[in-house]
Amino acid sequence: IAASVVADVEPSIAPVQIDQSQLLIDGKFVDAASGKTFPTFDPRTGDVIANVAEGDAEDVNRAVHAARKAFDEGPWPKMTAYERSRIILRFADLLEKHNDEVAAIETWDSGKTYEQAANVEIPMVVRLFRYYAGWADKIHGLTVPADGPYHVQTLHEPIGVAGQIVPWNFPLLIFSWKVAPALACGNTVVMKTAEQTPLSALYVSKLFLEAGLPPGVLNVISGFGPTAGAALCSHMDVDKLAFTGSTSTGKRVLELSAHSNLKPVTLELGGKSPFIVCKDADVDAAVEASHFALFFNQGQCCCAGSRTFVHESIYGEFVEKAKARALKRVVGDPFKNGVEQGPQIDSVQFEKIMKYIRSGVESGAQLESGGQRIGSKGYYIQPTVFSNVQDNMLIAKDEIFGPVQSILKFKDLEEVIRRANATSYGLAAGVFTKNMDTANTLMRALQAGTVWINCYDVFDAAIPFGGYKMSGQGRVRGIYSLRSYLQVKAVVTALKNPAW
Ligand code: TXE
Repeated sequence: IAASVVADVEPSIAPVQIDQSQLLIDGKFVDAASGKTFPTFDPRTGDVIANVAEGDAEDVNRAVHAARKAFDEGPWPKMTAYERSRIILRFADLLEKHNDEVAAIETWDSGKTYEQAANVEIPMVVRLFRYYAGWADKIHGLTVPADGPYHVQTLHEPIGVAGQIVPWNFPLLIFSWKVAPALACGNTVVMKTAEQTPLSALYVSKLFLEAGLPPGVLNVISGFGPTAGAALCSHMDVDKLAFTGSTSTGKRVLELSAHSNLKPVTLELGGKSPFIVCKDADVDAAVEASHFALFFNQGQCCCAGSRTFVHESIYGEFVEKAKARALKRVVGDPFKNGVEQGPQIDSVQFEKIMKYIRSGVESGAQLESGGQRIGSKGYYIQPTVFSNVQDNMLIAKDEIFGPVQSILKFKDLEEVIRRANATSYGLAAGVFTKNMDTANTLMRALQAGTVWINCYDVFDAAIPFGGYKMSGQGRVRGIYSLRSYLQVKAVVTALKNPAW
C-alpha cells in the first residue's frame, strides 16, 4: 500500500519556556490542595513537557467559591457592560501580541501544526473575544405588549457561576467559545481543561490578569475528568455547565447535573458527518474539500466529514483523486513549515484509530492508501483512505477521530439523504453540487447543525455551531450562545392609570 509524503518526524527543538503550571484560583496561581501534579506529554515523542498541578474536588470547590464571590459580591456582573467589554478587548490585544508563543505552546502540547495554530486558530480566538466584547453592551431585554393594565418588560441577567469543560483537539479555540460569551454576559467561570492539553489556557490566564480581569472571574483548573470534571458537574453552587467532548461523557455530565442541582447544560459532542458529492460537482474542488474536511487537525475534529458519499457516475475518478491527494499529504514534525499533519494526541487515541483501520480491512473495505504507523516514536499515522465502504461497517458508523477517510457510493438523492441521516449524530454536513435545486433539497433535508455548501469547516465568531440529535444541545458562537448564559426575568408592573 502506498504511503504519504513523510517530512522529518524527528522533533525540532521546543521553542518556548513553560512558566505557568499551577491552577488559577481567585486571581492567583496556586498548587493543588493535595500537592499532586501530573505530566503533560509532547505527542511528537511521548516525552514529558511539564508537570502541572492536578486539581481535584477540593480545588474545584475553592475555585467555585471564588467565582461565586466574584459573582455575588461583584465586581464583575455589577460593572458596567462597557467596562467588561474593555477588559475583554484588552485581553484580546494582549493575546494578539503573544500570538506566536501561544501557538507554539498549543502545537507542542497537542501536535497540531504550528502554521495552523499561529495563522488560523489563535487569530480566531482573538477575533472571537473581540466579537463577544462587542456584544457585552448590546445585551438587553424587551418591552412586552401584554393584555391588561400592566407594563411588562424582560431583564436579561447573567446566570451566575458557569462550569466549563473542554477537550484537547482545539484547546484554546473551544476555551474561547465558552469563556467569551460567559464573561460578556456577566457570568463568572470555572474552566476545567483537558488533561492532555492544559498549557495554553494557563498561559492566557496570565494575560487575563494583566488585562485587569478581577480575581475569581475566571478560574482555571487542570485535572482529570472523573475527579475535577465530575466535581464541577455535581457542584451545588455551579449554575450552568458547558461541555465539549465525547457523547458518552456528555451523558455523564447530564446525569451529574440531574443528581445535583439541575443546572442547565449545553453539550457539543461527537459526530459522523456526511460529505455528499453529487454527480454535477466540480470533482477536483470536492476532492480537495473532502480531504480537508476529514484530515484537518489530524482528523481530530468533532465535525470531520467522515462519511464521504460520492455519486456512482464519478465514484472511480473521485477515489483515484482522493487517494492521490492523501499520498501527497505531508506528515511530519508539526513545527516544520509545509507540514500538513502532525502526530495524534496520545497513545489512547493512536491505538483506537489503528483498531478502526484494522476493522476496515477486516470488514472488506478497500484500503487505497496509508494504514500504517509512521516512525517508532510519537503518534504519527499515515493518511488513510478506504473505498468501497458500506454503511454497516464500523468505520462508517463510529467516530474514529483520526486520519481515516471512508468513501461510500450512492445512486440518487433520496437514497443519500436517508443514508446520511441514518446516524444518531447530527453535527455537520457538506454538499458539493452546482445545481441549486439539489443544494436546496439537501440543505433542508439533512439533519445537521451546520450544512456547508461547496465549502467545509468555515468557522466564524458569528456563525452558530452545535448538534442535532446526539451531537449535542444548544449552540456555541454567534448570538445563539448568549442565550445559554442569560436568565430571562419577566417584570410585570400594575399601571395606576391604564389610559397612559
Ligand atoms: O473524551 P472525553 P476523550 C471524542 C472522540 C474521542 C473520544 C474520547 O471520538 O476519540 O471522544 O476522547 C472531561 N465528568 N471526542 O476521552 O472523556 C475530560 O477530562 C466530567 C470528541 O478525550 O469526553 C476532558 O476535559 N468531565 C470531542 C473532556 O471531558 C469529564 C473532543 C473530554 O473528554 C469526565 C474530544 C467526567 N466523568 C473527544 N470524564 C469533540 N466533540 O470535539 C472526562 N471528562
